[in-house]
Amino acid sequence: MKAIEVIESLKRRFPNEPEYIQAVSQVLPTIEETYNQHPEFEKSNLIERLCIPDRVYEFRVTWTDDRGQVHTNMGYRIQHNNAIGPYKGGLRFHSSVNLGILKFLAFEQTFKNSLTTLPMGGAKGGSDFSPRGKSNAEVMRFCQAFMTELWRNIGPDVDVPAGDIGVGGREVGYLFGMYKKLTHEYSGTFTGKGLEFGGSLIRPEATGYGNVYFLQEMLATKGIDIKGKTVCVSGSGNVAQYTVDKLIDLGAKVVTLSDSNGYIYDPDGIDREKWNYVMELKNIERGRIREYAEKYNVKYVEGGRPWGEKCDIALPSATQNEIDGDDARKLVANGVIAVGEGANMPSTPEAIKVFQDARILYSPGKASNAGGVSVSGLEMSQNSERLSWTREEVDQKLHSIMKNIHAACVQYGTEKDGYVNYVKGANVAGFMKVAKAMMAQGIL
Ligand code: NDP
Ligand code: 2IT
Repeated sequence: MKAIEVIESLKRRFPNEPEYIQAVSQVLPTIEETYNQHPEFEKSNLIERLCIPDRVYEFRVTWTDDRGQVHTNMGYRIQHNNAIGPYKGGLRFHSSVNLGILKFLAFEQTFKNSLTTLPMGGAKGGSDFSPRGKSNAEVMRFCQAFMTELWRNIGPDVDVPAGDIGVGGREVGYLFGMYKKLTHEYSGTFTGKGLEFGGSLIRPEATGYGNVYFLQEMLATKGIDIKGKTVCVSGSGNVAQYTVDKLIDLGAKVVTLSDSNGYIYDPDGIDREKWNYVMELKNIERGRIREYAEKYNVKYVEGGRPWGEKCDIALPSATQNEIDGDDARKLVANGVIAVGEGANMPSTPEAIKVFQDARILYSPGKASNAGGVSVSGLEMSQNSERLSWTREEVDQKLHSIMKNIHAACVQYGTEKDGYVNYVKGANVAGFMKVAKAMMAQGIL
């Protein structure tokens, strides 16, 4: 395999999917050497079979708003690869959603799920519908309409969706309810469910907690403690919220949060009381982060991103490509020692190069945000055995999975000079398991 040639060919075949091409372009050069040590991979064209999703469902979703006006949105589900387990991955509801973005996410998910060591293949789905500004009743009708199409193609041993941007506990509840009604079956086809109906403790916390656990492992390789460190977090949704929660517990100082309109800078740090306010603001009132600045009288930068603020650690937790080359240079110039991705692909290729050239600790999302899908995997196990585990039990399993992923990155990503290239480590470790499973199962 020549990575460049495969990438060029995919670019020609899928010219309108830049995020998908970006994700593939980040992975292939890092696995090229390992791949080429296995001539049997090349003969069976494993690389194209791994990069191109198994199948894509695309459908129209029709729903009615509170005034009686009918709307259409697009719905998608990408079933990328099921070599090591049922298709698994979240649903994203956001106005920016398109096929190329979901294909990048499904591709990444395949490697991420492999890294978790749990039996889950890779998938992603969603819609260009945005729940922002919609009433509960509108969100419910949309979720029900979405499910009237998707239900045929998912199932507990087929494909298990969950949340992502714009899909949290409320949406999963509506989606699951409609799925149950259509199938006449009570099964663990979704994860991220409410605790009353099969959800797992720690699932809401898992991505944020997992990212901080992974960060602690990275810092430990340099003998650095997280306590007292200043941290810039972006986003203010599920991942950002529980990242901050854990950081407060560990004695770090979080100075920023953001949403798609701007960011806040709180030099005193977000304490427990302010965190409680953010939880209420975002999850109950569904307000904007600007309101935090008004309440606590701190700086708000409309249209800005937090990366120009001085910090020791940056944890991007909003969306793809939210740190560009200039942002990365600002972070490095301000002395950042670690960047841990809570979001999927938040750093552009140029930004990643800046971090790696500066030899700072940098972990790609597929490794450091794998805690969310890991606890989804644990939710599937609990649903299968019709039992629920305690908070401590799930948290302890999450913690040990994150440590194992870190160890795998170190094993496969340590370079000659001792620098750990977490991108390479995560890609090679994730790839080998899927590749071996695909080879063993024949040409499909
Ligand atoms: P939420 O919808 O809960 O929160 C998303 C946050 O990011 C909001 O603050 C949102 O602001 C902001 N955001 C969304 N789109 C943009 C944009 N285009 N530009 C700037 N800000 C934006 O989603 P999650 O917290 O669940 O997801 C955040 C990231 O983490 C995503 O990349 C997701 O793929 C990833 N992730 C999520 C996991 C999970 O379990 N939930 C697991 C692993 C990764 P606004 O309110 O203005 O839209
Ligand atoms: O990107 C992700 O890993 C998620 N949004 C979570 C997927 C899941 O199935 O829990």
